[in-house]
Amino acid sequence: MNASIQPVHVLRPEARHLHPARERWSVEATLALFDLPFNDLMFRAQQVHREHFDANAVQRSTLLSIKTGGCPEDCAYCPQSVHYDTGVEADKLMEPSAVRAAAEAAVAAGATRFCMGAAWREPKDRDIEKVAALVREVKSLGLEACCTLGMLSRPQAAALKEAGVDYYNHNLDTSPEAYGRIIGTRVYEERLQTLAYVREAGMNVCCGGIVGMGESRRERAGLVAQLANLDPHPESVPINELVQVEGTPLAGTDKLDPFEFVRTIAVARITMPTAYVRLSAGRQQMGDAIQALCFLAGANSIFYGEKLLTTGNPDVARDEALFEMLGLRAV
Ligand code: SAM
Ligand code: DTB
Ligand code: SF4
Repeated sequence: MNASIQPVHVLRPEARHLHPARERWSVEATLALFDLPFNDLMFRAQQVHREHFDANAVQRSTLLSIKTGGCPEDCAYCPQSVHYDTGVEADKLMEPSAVRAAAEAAVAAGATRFCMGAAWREPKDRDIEKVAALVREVKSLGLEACCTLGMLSRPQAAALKEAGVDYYNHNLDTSPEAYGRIIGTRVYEERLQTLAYVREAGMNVCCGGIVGMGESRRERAGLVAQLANLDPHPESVPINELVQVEGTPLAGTDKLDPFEFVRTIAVARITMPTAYVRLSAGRQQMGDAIQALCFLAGANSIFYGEKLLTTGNPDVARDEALFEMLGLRAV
């Protein structure tokens, strides 16, 4: 094996309070994986995948936007930011009865996890109480509960754990170097701090990012290295392809080569062997063949149901047909 693609010991001194010293992936070693011939990369990813998972089993999560639009943040990819005119209307937080009905439909369709997203920079304490009531509805149906509500304080993370939240999603989104080009209203270290609170509270960490935002391959490697160096690495890693929404600054960005997306999945699989790597936003624009390559590269989770938060996703019948065609089993 090429020596340059082994993980090495390095620790950024400024991050020491967030991550104790451990073996980590350098950006160089991660980039060397991206640079492998495609077939070699796929072979390594399959080897790692099969060491830890049933290669034909795919977990399915359903998403619900419990509080849509009107977000004060300026994330350049996001249709829910108040800074951009995308036609997404700002709504209030959903009521428990409506969330319960959506969760019941997710159970009927065969999802095992229900993820609730809110367009907040950070919830207020009284929002946490209301979300706790929604979480209890979801859990009472036997679903795993996931929330993505923005930045949290330490007590808020503890309160969500107490309410029964199994996974908290909070993405690093891109590499530290590219971050300032995409988001101006918060910094990378704030994301890392919330992730540390989530970990400390005992929730599973769901953390990934978006590719296809005009970043370089080195920056994609930088994102994956950051994720892999969280200690321990996230249990769940959503890899999103940018869904370009008219009105956002990133609409019109050059489209990513689909094989580069597959490579990103494979590198995430190799560097985070026991994580569920989720083939997330972007499936609708991807086609069956690229999705099949993503599963081969080690993706073993998807978002399931007609809608993501505000944009579309393949419908359930289409996904059932894809699973049937590929001999995949939902878990
Ligand atoms: N407001 C919270 C936050 O930002 O953490 C939670 C909701 S936010 C919509 C969750 C994630 O959705 C973002 O971190 C980003 O990775 C993803 N996302 C948002 N818009 C997207 C788009 N147009 N294409 C792909 N992923 C997107
Ligand atoms: C994640 O990484 N992707 C999901 C989920 N976590 C919350 C969100 C994708 C959103 C895509 C754009 C939209 O539908 O608004
Ligand atoms: Fe707000 Fe989250 Fe969208 Fe950023 S990604 S604008 S924080 S909803």
